[in-house]
Amino acid sequence: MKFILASVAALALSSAAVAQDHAGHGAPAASAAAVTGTGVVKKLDAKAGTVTIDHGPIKALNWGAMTMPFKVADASLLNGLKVGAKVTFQLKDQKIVAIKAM
Ligand SMILES: [Cu+2]
Repeated sequence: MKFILASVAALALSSAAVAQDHAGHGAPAASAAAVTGTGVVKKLDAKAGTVTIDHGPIKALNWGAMTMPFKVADASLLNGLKVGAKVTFQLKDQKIVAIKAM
């Protein structure tokens, strides 16, 4: 009985974490590992330190494809990026830590 209860609790926890990952977008992911994504640059905002990307699915985060703004870890990461560029990027704690044109 104890075992069953623990399993149910673990299941509930893990599905809640997944739902929060995608719906939250601003909430830091629990995992600190960097994940890779690809997409197309839609908007650059050097002042805010954000880049809006029409990104493909990111399986590691359970995200489907969508357009959303990302914070960059350092504003200099935006240097040389252009709207319309296809890019590959690394996300860590939902911030872009590396990005380059493909
Ligand atoms: Cu998204």
